[in-house]
Amino acid sequence: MTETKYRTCNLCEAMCGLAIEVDGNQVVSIRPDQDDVLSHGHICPKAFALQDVNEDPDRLRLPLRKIDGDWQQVSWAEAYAYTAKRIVDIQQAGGRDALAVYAGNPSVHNTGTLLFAPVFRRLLRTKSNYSATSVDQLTHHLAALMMFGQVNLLPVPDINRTDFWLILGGNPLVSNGSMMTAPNVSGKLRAIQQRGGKVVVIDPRRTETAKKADQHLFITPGTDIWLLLALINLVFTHDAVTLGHLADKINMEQLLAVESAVAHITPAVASRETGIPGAEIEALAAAFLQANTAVCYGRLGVSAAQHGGLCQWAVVVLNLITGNLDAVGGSMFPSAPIDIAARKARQAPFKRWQSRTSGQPEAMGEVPAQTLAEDITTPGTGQIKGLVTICGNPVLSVPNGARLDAAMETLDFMVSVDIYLNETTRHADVILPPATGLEAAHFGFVFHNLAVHNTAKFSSPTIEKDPDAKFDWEIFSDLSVAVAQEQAARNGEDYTPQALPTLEDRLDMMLHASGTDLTIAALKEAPHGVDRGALVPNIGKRLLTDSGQIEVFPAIYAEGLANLAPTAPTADLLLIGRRHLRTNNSWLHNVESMVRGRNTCTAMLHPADAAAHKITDGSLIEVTSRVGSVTLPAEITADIAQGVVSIPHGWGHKKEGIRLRVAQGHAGVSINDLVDDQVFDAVSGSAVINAVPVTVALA
Ligand SMILES: Nc1nc2c(c(=O)[nH]1)N[C@H]1C(S)=C(S)[C@@H](COP(=O)(O)OP(=O)(O)OC[C@H]3O[C@@H](n4cnc5c(=O)[nH]c(N)nc54)[C@H](O)[C@@H]3O)O[C@H]1N2
Ligand SMILES: Nc1nc2c(c(=O)[nH]1)N[C@H]1C(S)=C(S)[C@@H](COP(=O)(O)OP(=O)(O)OC[C@H]3O[C@@H](n4cnc5c(=O)[nH]c(N)nc54)[C@H](O)[C@@H]3O)O[C@H]1N2
Ligand code: SF4
Ligand SMILES: [Mo]
Repeated sequence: MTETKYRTCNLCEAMCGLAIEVDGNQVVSIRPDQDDVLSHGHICPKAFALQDVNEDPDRLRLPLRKIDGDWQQVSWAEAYAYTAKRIVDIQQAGGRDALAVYAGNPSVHNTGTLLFAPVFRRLLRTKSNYSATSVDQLTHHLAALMMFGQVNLLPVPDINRTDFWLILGGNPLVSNGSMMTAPNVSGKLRAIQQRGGKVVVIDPRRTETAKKADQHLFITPGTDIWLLLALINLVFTHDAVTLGHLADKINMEQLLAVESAVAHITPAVASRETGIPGAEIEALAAAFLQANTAVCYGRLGVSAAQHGGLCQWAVVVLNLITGNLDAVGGSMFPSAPIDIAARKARQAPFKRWQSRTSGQPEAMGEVPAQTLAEDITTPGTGQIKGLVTICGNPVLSVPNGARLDAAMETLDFMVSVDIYLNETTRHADVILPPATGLEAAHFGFVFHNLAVHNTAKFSSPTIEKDPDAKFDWEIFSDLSVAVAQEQAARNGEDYTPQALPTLEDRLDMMLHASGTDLTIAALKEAPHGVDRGALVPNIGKRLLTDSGQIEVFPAIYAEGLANLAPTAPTADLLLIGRRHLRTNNSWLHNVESMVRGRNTCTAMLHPADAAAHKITDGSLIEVTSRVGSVTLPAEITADIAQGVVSIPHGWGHKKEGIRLRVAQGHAGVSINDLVDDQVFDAVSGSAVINAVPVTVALA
């Protein structure tokens, strides 16, 4: 007897609803849920990977401990006790900061990790925190903190209603949207065009999204700030500033300061930097201003980027001064069932400390992930001797991953909470693998805060986990108890474990605290989710700045602008990244249906650059940067700007010491063996993953 169960896919930010046919504990099929209140029947090919991951023989299910170089399966009790002992050893010997934590992308997509890893981390009280945030969306949080007073007051493009969508550095037709939960971007893009609106894409590559847009403009990587500042300047010079209902939330002196700070960035100046003709910049400004509603959206290509800090500030300013911030069809603030931006931090979470080696700024309790390797290998006070990785594969995902790969070998102890034995977890002494995906309950409450339509969805487990398996949240609860017990024992104190609330109890408490009537029980009665309506203007009531106003020109951006210098000309090519529809960062390459077909880990090159280096399509080339070299096939295409090379990230699977089947046939190379770990965005400390100077040659 089969039955259909409904759940929300947690693989990416789009939160699509799935209808899953099961026969007992066996998945029979995965289809889109036509009645889902957010996705209305949209899914992407990755949804099917949920079943493959669940059934993957390579997936770890019980704890492993490395004994004399060999992996041995051990009991949960032994794994916890050993881990706790080693963690406490390290912190006793080298101080609390000698133990570092790296949290990767799925820690935000996994409700159990999201809620319970912080319990564990609070116990460790280490300042050596690293995560994917600094290789991703840090600059968005910084703009939110500085301008609105809270790191999670993040505006999203109201693409359901806009008439003009300007996209910089995002490829949502492939990534399915980011810092924007919007299932079916391609349908929404078509709808904009059908209602007479326009979509313009600025990207060094004519991407899948660019091909569907009304206009695409190639840009020199790393130069978007000049375009954004020129657009802002044109709004002022056209005397077109419109503040709408936010007029009384803005300090006019600050606005005038912005005007004078950008006055010299004319279209001609921006054109020299970006390679976009001045007339196109003028026309873009005019179109943005003429549209009834318009929104500028800047994503990864301008977030973890050269001047990424300034770019994310400039995106907000452009939307604000054209009357499109907190306005229908513009850039809006979702009203989520669990509001993660309701409270102001006691002390602004920025620059409270620095990374130990290169002095990069702390942000949101962490320092840039690319400083982890040097913080491990540089001797002295606070040298990192132990590491916890959670849902992350930083060897492949952070700049100069090869350096981190080597640094991990020198650690005294490492524990990974992860479902695979991969490039990162192979360095661990203990791996704690959770039951996850279809086996776990899920509430993507963070992404409701980024969604282009207000909904609430809770998913119960679709199938039962093995009786011996543990969920992420159980692992963090149990590990917390083990570490607290060990800490107490060393201090000669008694320890009585406190019962932690369950996952659902925690969620109910959070819903209650957010002032909604929703409960987990009520959400369980609504398998397709609860529709909570279109986005509404609300920032006026939610601002958490000291002034109670929107800070249009915070000092860090004023300084950043003052220090903004033209890019020095280079003879090198500039390297950028890309994503493919059937990948999920580093970890779905073990799923056959995701890697089937041609090898997509290629270096895209413009025909003119290929000819200049005598490179033919498909030939193996060596790409070299300051930090490393990789060899991979060339893919020659006019879809990439001249002077630019593109390599996807997440590849570079190692031959040694990992347990991944398919990946071995499609190992690829890691772009992060080329990305420079000594380059940071000056304002934020964020990684700069694109515009990396490289040379190419036939291998
Ligand atoms: N050059 C370059 N570098 C980049 C990027 C780029 O575009 N270019 N993108 C950056 C971005 S945006 C991100 S988010 C990062 C991603 O980088 P990371 O977050 O470091 O890595 P992922 O590849 O997402 O790794 C996810 C890990 O989590 C494990 N996992 C999956 N599900 C679960 C689960 O439920 N529980 C547990 N415990 N583990 C699980 C997987 O086995 C895998 O090891 O990479 C960044 N790095
Ligand atoms: N299929 C798939 N979907 C994913 C992921 C995945 O790995 N695979 N990862 C998920 C994650 S963790 C994230 S954060 C999101 C990211 O989602 P997006 O933000 O859409 O990221 P990308 O697809 O990497 O697109 C970045 C774009 O920026 C362009 N770019 C590079 N440098 C520059 C520049 O200097 N200026 C401009 N204007 N553009 C530039 C690149 O060519 C690329 O098209 O995707 C998520 N969705
Ligand atoms: S778009 Fe994202 S959420 Fe939707 S099915 Fe694909 S991976 Fe899952
Ligand atoms: Mo990401």
